[in-house]
Amino acid sequence: MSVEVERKFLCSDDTLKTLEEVGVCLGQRQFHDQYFDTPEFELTLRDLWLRKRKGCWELKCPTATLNGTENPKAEQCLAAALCTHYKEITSLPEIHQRVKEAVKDACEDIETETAPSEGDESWLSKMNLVCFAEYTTVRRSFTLGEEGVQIDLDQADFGYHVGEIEVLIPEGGDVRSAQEKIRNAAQKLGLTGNERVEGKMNVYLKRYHPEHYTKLLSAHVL
Ligand code: V4E
Repeated sequence: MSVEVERKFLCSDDTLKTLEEVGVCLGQRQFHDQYFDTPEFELTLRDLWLRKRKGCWELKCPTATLNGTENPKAEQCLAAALCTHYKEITSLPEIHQRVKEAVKDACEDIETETAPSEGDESWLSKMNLVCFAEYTTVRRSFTLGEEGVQIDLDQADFGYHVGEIEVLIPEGGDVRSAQEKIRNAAQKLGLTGNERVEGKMNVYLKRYHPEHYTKLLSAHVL
C-alpha cells in the first residue's frame, strides 16, 4: 500500500510557464469522482474519503503522524505544514472492512456483513452510504526529472483549478524525505506562498454543501 505525500499549489501563469519550460509533460487524462458518506458524515468526520473513480473503489485514510527528527528545522516544519499524507487503499475487501468499522455504531446489523464481490454495490445502502459529491477532473501531469516527484494540474468541472506536487512512498517510508523533495520541486517552480492551498473537495463542499463543510472545519478535518 502506498502513501501519497502531497502539497497543493495555485498555478499562476508564471508557474505554468516555468513548469512547461523545466518539466516534461506525461500526458493528460480525465476522470469522474463520486464520493460517498453516511448522512451523518461518519466517514469524512474521521478524515476517511471513500470514492469511486473510473469504476474502481478507493479509500483515502490519514496515516500515523511522524515521530521524526527531534528538533526539526524551521523549513522542515513549514514543508510538513504545507503537505498532507494519506494512505490510498484500493483493495475492495479492505475498504469494506475499514468502512464497516467506521460506521458500525450507526448500523448495528452490519457486523456479519461479508466482503462484497466486484460489481456488487448493495453494501453501500446497507451501510447507509450515499454520494455527497461528484465532479470530473481534467489532469495534466508533469515530471521535473527528480526521481519520484510528479506534478499534476487539475481542472475541475465546477470551475476550480489547482496544482499538486506529489511523491508516493511505501507505508512506513520516509515522509520527511518526500517532503524535502516536494520543497525542492516547489522552489524550482518558484512557489513562494506559505499558505495551505484548498483542494477541490474544500471548494466543492463550501460551495454546494456548506453544512457539511462547516462540520468538517469544526472537526479540524479540513
Ligand atoms: C484526502 C482529502 C480528500 C479526498 C480527495 O483528495 P485530494 O487529494 O484533494 O483529491 P485528488 O482528486 O487530487 O486525489 P488524488 O488523485 O491526488 O488521489 S478531500 C479532503 N481531503 C483532506 C485534505 C486536506 N485536509 N487538506 C488538503 C490540502 N487536501 C486534502
